[in-house]
Amino acid sequence: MRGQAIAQLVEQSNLDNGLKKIAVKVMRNERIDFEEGVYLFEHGDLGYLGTLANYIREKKHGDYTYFNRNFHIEPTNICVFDCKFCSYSRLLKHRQEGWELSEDDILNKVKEYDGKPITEVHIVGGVHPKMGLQYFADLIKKIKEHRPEIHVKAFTAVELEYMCRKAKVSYQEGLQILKDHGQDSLPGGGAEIFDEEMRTRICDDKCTSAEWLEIHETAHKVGMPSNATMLYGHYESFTHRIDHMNRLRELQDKTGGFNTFIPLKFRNGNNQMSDVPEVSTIEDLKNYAVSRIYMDNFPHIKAYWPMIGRETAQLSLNFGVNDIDGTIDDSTKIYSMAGAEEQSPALSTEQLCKLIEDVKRHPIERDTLYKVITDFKGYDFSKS
Ligand code: V47
Ligand code: SF4
Repeated sequence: MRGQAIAQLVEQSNLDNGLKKIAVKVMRNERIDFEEGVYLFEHGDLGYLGTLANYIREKKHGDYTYFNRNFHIEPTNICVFDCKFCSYSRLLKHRQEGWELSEDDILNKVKEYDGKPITEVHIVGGVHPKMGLQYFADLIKKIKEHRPEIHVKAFTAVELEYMCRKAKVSYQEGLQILKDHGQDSLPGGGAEIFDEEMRTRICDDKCTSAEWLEIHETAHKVGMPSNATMLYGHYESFTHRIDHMNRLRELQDKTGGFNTFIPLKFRNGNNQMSDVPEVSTIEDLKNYAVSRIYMDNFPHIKAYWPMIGRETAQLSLNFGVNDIDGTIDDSTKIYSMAGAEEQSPALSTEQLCKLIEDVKRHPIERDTLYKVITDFKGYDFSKS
């Protein structure tokens, strides 16, 4: 039944041979190559891309749409790096404009969620020279002592590269120390765009693409899964986007340690790239769809709703996306400071489920590793 829509596409006389060939490959479960990925961006219209991406999405996950119950801790926005797209950080020399949470502040934030059915804490922030590897290892240990069952997803590869360099340990040693203190996985941030020329243009002083990939490969080796992001919609070309996805796809073939691919739309508020216009919602949907089609070995594609907005997140569920992150609880500032739709991102579980059911999908609460916690289809919230 699901394949029928694609068979109809292939029959369409106005579809060019390149697009027909790709549709047949998708139907046969064959991987598309680099040139075909670029071709999709250049020639696939929204309807075509949506049909293919939705076919793959439904084959992998049916109508299931995952979310989790999480909150973020951003220990500081003071950062030694100066990414041109970042609206959130403050350079060390302007530290009086930023924030620095103490260990007690952070532990108190964790305690605010006592008794609430949260399963994950996501810890990321600026790269502060005073917050090193041992500081964070001890912090995670204390979080876990207070709440042993919570999943700690922490530190982008950018933060980890700096921490390991300063502590003079290898990535493997550094990651093992964090794991031994209770860290469970890595978020996908800091990947930005891997093409070296583009990376130099938008964030030339932080970890390189090769280092980002090496840190994730090492994390997978020591038993910590991770996510991967891509910052799109600035100076990059379609070829750069496929190059980015291709490097991730190759690493995933090697390790199988990635859970989710998260395309992040560049937002231009209050940063050094404010003159770069933002791409359209159509472009966002096409990008999700091509990601779903190209990243055949990534189990999940996530639309991060605080960044993209609730309505586009709903639409994206027909363009390959099967995950819309979590309840967040108004605990991140990264996107609101860059001008994203969601100025105070928080959704109750009921609101999240309604968003999903309103577009005829099936809400599933998951843990960080996609184990099903609660099937919320038709759930009666008045009784809870
Ligand atoms: O690496 C910063 C991005 C990322 C802007 O793993 C911006 O589950 C757009 O990685 N416009 C950090 N994007 C956030 C992140 C993340 C978020 C949610 C879930 C997960 C996960 C990871 O935010 C940075 C950068 O790519 N970012 N500034 C901006 N102006
Ligand atoms: Fe620092 Fe991250 Fe902002 Fe770059 S994106 S300036 S590394 S906080």
